Amino acid sequence: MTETTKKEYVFPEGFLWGSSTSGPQSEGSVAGDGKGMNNWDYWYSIAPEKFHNGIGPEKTSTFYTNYKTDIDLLQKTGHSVFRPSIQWSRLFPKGTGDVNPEAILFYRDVFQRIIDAGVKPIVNLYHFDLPYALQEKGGWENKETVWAYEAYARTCFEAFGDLVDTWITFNEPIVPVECGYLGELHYPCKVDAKAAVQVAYNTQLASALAVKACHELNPSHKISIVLNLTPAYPRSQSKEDVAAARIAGLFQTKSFLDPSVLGVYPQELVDIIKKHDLTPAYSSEELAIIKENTVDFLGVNYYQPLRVKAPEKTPDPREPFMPSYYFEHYDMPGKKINPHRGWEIYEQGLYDIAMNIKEDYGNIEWLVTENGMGVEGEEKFKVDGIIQDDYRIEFIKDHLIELHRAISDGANCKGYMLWTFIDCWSWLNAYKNRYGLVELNLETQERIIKKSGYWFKELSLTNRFTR
Ligand code: BGP
Repeated sequence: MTETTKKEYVFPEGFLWGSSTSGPQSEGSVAGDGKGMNNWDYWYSIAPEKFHNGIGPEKTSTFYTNYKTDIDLLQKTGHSVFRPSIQWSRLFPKGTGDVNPEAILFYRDVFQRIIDAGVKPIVNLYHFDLPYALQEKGGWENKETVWAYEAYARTCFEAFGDLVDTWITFNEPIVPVECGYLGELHYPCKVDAKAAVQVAYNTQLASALAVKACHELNPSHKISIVLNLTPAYPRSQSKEDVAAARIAGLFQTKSFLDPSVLGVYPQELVDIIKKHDLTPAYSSEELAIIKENTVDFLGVNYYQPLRVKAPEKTPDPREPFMPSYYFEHYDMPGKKINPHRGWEIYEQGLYDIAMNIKEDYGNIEWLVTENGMGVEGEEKFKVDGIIQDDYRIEFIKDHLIELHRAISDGANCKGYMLWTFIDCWSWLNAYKNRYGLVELNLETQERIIKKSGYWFKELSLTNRFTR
């Protein structure tokens, strides 16, 4: 294609460009910082072999020590928005009780510097990280955790509300449910559907309580939840496959999306849960809190679609319930994939999510809060010391084309945030796959902007790109 036939994609004025990260994956801890142990620190202390190459979360990308440099780099890579998360276990080392004064000083300085750099902070309260003292008492299965979270959220709104006016209650709350209570990829590695449903419900209640507290304390502030809205596509248009996809959507997407945005759970999901005797402990007061405290906008993480098919075998009702009772993953032949992460790349999923939000969720305002490509062995793409990550630029462009199409078709999307700004530690893959606009040298802690970082700055400054 020649220069003249290239198409220009222009985004709405004021569109936000930036990235997301999380405290547990970026901060690291140093002696004397007063941080308490969270579920990840604990799990690593008892079972380091469960972590990729035995590498745990103690150093991550040293944001705690290098945040001043990193915030300069936000500016240098064109950020107009940035989503970090507060670590609950840093603020309250035991989950409840005394606040760690070092944490208040640290986060206040971080937020102030982000603002001084001309970047809008959107602050997340929970990114898979529960103080271990609460995990020990049953974690999210226990209602005490819900109330402890509410107190923690209130403390954040009070301590940082003069600097931060946009908040996130939870990042991808379905993930700890699936990985920690229906699988063994997150602590406490319990496979128990009844516990999983209770954890999901308690998390939703906690999210609504944080929305309530935020609005009570600072009525002009906005608060949201970040959901990984993997659209469920059926293998075929057969009745069975279509039903499998519908039920997968209930579990994967609507379980948090409906109560967060509409204030109620989908009846079909409630019926399935009841049929399998999995109804969680709840009260009508709690349901009223969920109903009355829906989010102001939505954060959407999108990496991959969910391909499903009807189960191959009729499930044995004597076996403990698993969602695979209703649907199974479908490995679609010929799909495009990111071989480093093993995730399918399907850009149109972003358009489909946008249309779903528009049509079924009142076209609520939303942001892409994560999208990105983790690549292994990026050093081999270095030319003159800079990683030439054209594949990342193409990945972002491909997704932005679909997002642009969605916005042209009326989607209420206000920004795009990448995962992530600087290479960081991953829950399941440590430092294997790198996602950053900025390269992190693990030995020297040197930070070097990749080609994509310079490109992203241009994208943000001009609010457009060509292809
Ligand atoms: C999202 C999480 C992030 C991040 C990202 C990349 O689901 O919110 O915390 O880890 O996925 O995934 P991974 O690190 O597994 O490659």
